[in-house]
Amino acid sequence: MENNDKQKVIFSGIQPSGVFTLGNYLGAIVNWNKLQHDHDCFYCIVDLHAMTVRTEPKDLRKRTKDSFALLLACGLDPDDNTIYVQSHVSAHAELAWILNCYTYMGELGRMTQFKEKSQRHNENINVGLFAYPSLMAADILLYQTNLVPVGADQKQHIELARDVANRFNSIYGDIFTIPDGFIPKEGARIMSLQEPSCKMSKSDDNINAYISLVDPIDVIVRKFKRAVTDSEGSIRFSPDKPGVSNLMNIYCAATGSTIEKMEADFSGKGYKELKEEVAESVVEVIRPIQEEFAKISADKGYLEGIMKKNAEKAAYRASRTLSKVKKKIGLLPR
Ligand code: AQP
Repeated sequence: MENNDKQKVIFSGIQPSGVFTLGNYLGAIVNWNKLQHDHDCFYCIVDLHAMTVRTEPKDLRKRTKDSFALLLACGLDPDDNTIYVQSHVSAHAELAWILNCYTYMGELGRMTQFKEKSQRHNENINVGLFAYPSLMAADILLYQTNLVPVGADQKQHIELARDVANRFNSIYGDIFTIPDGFIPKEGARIMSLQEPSCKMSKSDDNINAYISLVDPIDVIVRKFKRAVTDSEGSIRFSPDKPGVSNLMNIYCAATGSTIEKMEADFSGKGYKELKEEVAESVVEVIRPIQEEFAKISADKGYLEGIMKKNAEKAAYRASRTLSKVKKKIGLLPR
């Protein structure tokens, strides 16, 4: 890693589901871990984003705490990074409002996630769901972020953040750093185990479609056993074999193997063995996370202390950008 990478700012967020999926882990958190000691990292539990879908207040509180504990259990170091809860830093909501005024309806209407989520939640297509990418742009731009490690599904939102930042900079000068997405090669898109043409998602109605980091080990093994494959019987990576290819992708992301090596190692084996070995590779990754999660969750004082300290670090950094923005656009100082 080059020396100047130490100066690079990383921002990434995750929803407070309390039950991160294997997709969240392999698509995002694995990369957060890799980047954490050589960069200036901001990792955020995006509870304001979560409000675009109706949630019980009690549940949201519990899930936010569990998500925070899970991030630590996944190996993120709260002394070397800034790991915090979005609503603890009010600058996110303030900058989001300002950016809303520099973002066009047409741009937001084109977002695939908005289209998909408004179909899934057609009883509650709220303005927050529509403006979600402006809040995400604010999250990123507040910290003068260079790189945003995300799964492939977030590429369009990063593009929008770049467009809005460029638009703002072209009017007011160099206010925002223009961020780049950082999308992993393996694990970028983990698909549903039941419908491998769709991404693995925690809100899937079919719980067999996704692996949660807090699923009991026997449940994980069972979910892989039930994973959809095909009738061909050969273990090779191909677009016309989405189920098998997804399992291969998961195995490679979990073990660090490559598709070529895997095809050679698994030649002559059947789907039963494939599923067993993929399950085993995933269990090996998840088991220590679960053990750590249990320990960390039991220590409430420790968790709350870290949460507060990190929110203060984030608020300080965010306030620097927000003040600059407010001044430039003509808002009076207090
Ligand atoms: N299936 C996936 N494969 C690879 N990466 C994924 N990510 C999510 N699902 C996959 C990445 O995880 C990070 C945090 O995502 P999020 O908290 O914003 O959740 P999401 O993308 O909305 O995930 P879900 O599970 O699909 O949520 P719902 O069900 O609410 O729509 C991001 O970097 C994302 O790329």
